[in-house]
Amino acid sequence: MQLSGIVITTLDWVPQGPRGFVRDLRLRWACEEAGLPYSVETISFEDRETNHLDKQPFGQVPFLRDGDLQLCESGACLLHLAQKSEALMPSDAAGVAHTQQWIFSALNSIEMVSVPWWFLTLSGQAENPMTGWLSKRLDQMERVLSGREWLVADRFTVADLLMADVLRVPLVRQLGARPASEAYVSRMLDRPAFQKAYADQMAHFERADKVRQKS
Ligand SMILES: N[C@@H](CCC(=O)N[C@@H](CS)C(=O)NCC(=O)O)C(=O)O
Repeated sequence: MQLSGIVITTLDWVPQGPRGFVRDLRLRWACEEAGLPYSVETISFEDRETNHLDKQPFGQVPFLRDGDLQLCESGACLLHLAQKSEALMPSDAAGVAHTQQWIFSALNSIEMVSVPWWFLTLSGQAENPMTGWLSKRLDQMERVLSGREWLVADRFTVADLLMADVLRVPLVRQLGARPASEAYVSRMLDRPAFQKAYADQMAHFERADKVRQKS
């Protein structure tokens, strides 16, 4: 493992709803799994759409800095971190390729459907037109996860971290009974590195509440 000065940037505060799900958690979790030292910096929630466009062109978080490297998009950041530690990704060509493949699957085949589905569900529409599409994708993942414990090379990788983070959204977990997916998500959430990253994010926003109450 090489030494690094990884800095993860997230929002200084968010309302209760997204706490525990802000995507800096993905990067914290990866660093915790690998024992990579990191620190956390913040940008202001209030003017988030424009206050960091040079670092994240869509006005979102997370983004990271690692020495001279500035990087955004949680998937890209995870792959960058994975290159620093075998704990996150095997080093052989097939292991790398399959980890990349499942990172894209999590983002582009599952989250691409689950996030708009989630928004439409929360908007209170009686009929969510994306339910069939998401159910099909989740059924397909259920088939994959019924046959194996991990996505890549019979071991934990950042692909599992990301897939579990995408699948752990409560409304998504509640959309039908998929025992293998549920067991997979539970296994991932039991990992000490996830627990630490989650607790740290929650504590970060609780501290921000206190600062806000004072001002
Ligand atoms: N594709 C981006 C999505 C990032 C994202 O959705 N970030 C949310 C927080 S989890 C955000 O910054 N939301 C604030 C906003 O969009 O104004 C990634 O994976 O990094």
